[in-house]
Amino acid sequence: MNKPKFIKSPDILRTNRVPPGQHVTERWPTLHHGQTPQIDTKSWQFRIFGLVDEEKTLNYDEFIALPNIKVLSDIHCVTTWSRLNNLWEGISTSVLKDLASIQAEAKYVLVHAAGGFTTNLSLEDFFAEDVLFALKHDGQPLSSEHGGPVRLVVPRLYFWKSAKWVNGIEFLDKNQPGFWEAGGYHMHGDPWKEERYA
Ligand SMILES: Nc1nc2c(c(=O)[nH]1)N[C@H]1C(S)=C(S)[C@@H](COP(=O)(O)O)O[C@H]1N2
Ligand SMILES: [Mo]
Repeated sequence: MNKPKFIKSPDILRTNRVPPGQHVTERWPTLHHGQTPQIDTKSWQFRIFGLVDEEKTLNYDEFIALPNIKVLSDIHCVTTWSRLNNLWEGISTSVLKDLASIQAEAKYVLVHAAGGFTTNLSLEDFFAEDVLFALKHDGQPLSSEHGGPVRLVVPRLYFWKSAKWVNGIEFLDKNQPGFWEAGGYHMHGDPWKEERYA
């Protein structure tokens, strides 16, 4: 396999890397709604649907065989902790453009995860070059608590947009609130603008 392309999230190049109202922690807390699902990679499926010419489903082996990238990024959780220098390895969201023909009306995605969890992103935020479906963190396979086998990582937005146990992407013409967004979190979630709650 080719050497994974290495991408630095632009936010790690800032002189001040800690957004307003945040404090740095060394540990990595675990946060999510409900129980940690135990996901069997043998039955895991990834579905690309919504505003695409043809819906597509990949199994785990097909998914992990896609070209890998590495991304170095900071985590900013809306509950005010930040964790700097996280090395992620996985599959760039941009590969979806080759896997499915996305219709011109599509302007947003709804990210789907186990247990019915969802989160919404604009196409621009979803396809930013530092956004990936992570399989590893700091060289280790992602634990189930942190979203393994596959989680989305959206480095430039608050961490609730980084859906754990992801299993599908739905392309939409409207910005539809996801789980936390419907509960009062901001539709966008830029930590540098403190877009915490709506
Ligand atoms: N599937 C799923 N993903 C989720 C959540 C969730 O409730 N369900 N919570 C989000 C929130 S609010 C945060 S802060 C991060 C926490 O990720 P971590 O436990 O790996 O630190 O996961 C995000 N992804
Ligand atoms: Mo969160």
